[in-house]
Amino acid sequence: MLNQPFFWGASLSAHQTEGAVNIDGKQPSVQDTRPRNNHTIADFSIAVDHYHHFNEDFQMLAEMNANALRISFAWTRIINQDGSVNQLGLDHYDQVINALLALDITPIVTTYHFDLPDTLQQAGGWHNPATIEAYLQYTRVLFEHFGDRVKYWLTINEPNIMLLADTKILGIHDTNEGRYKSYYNMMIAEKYAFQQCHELVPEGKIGPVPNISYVYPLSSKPEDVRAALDFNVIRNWAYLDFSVRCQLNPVFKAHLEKLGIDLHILPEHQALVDENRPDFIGFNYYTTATVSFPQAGEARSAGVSDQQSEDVYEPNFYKGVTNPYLTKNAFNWTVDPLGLQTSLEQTNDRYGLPIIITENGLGAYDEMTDDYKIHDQYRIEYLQQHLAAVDAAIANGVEVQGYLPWSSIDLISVHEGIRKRYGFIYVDRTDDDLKEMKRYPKDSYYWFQRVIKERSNR
Ligand code: BGP
Repeated sequence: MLNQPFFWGASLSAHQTEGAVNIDGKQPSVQDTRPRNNHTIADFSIAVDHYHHFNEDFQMLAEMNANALRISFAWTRIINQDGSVNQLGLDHYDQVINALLALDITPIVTTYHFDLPDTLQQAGGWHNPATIEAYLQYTRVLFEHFGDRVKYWLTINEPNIMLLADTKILGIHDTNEGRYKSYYNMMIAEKYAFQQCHELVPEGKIGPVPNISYVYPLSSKPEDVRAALDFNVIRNWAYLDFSVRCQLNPVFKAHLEKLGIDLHILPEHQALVDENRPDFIGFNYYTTATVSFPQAGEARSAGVSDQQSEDVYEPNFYKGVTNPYLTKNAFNWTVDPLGLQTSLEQTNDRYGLPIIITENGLGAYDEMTDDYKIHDQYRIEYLQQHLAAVDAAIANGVEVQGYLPWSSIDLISVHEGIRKRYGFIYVDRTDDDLKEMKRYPKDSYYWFQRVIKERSNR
């Protein structure tokens, strides 16, 4: 138990909302320097200018009855290229945290959400163990400076998606050896962060934040069932097994051995790994995945969504397929509310820790009417169905401690611009026209405001 009222609120990340990329000493991150194949979508340089609008944005969330907000700090605002601390970055986030606390909104802070400092990336990124040291210097600053006010921390956003996704976007090396060195270094960095948080933050709680999609077999064919178990390990459990069970998953390790990679816990890290565990699991959920077992020489499936690691393939291991029983959203993401219940229950069975749902939401093409309304009934339905799945998981014994949908406010999608919107709050800009970036509550905002009021007596 976290001894905390249920967290009702929403979620965002720094680089997708703040903008202000050259302001107050911010250094470039991999999100600022990454190659862009498609220049018709918005980049992060202005985003939704949350850097200058956070007071107004938080006020709207307070009026939505939110009692928690998941944010991230931008590493590149706080640490200069030479490793020194940027006081202006600390000052900015002091204002952010103090504004949230003044509104009775609990900040839940992700230390790092896809925005590695570019200087570290140039030196090898997570492939290079020096990045562990750099991360620890940064997190020490965070825990020492904000630990009096921030009690809930999340480590590295979705290391599993970082490994599985497009390497150019998230700054992971694209060789298998590079990927799995990055895996190890991120997992070790996270363990140190657990340790630091518990030492430095009075009453501090910290958790990992993977993206969990339970993996289904396409059929009851035993080979397909095996493929699903195996891909569950590769996609989901290899990360939480390290964080929570303090072990390298044996199926994962054996698979890497077949790829010629010897992954093992170094003797100097063994005690660190064994002795440092999280207090809860941050849980990002959008969809499930489905796989079959590919026979020798069998080709990759055609037409599988390229989103959320659905289009995966490793010969003689697993092959991503389209689930014939599920529908897709406007951006080709599979929608599966029941899968949320299953994913929560499977995670609970394995780890038995409290879970805070730190992302869940629907990317859609929202439109504002002439009278400034946004009728996003489809998002309300999506969230209603997913919330019902959370309730069912709780009834089956899962200790869910919060529901923080993605996202509090419209933001720039990781690779699809602002045409793909997630927020409860609409931001009036398009991919190529900044307009005045005024904020408007969507219908889903008023719906969630009622839900929170009814369910939390707020
Ligand atoms: C998660 C990321 C978020 C967010 C979300 C939606 O994996 O943690 O940063 O962007 O996915 O993804 P997208 O922006 O690609 O629609």
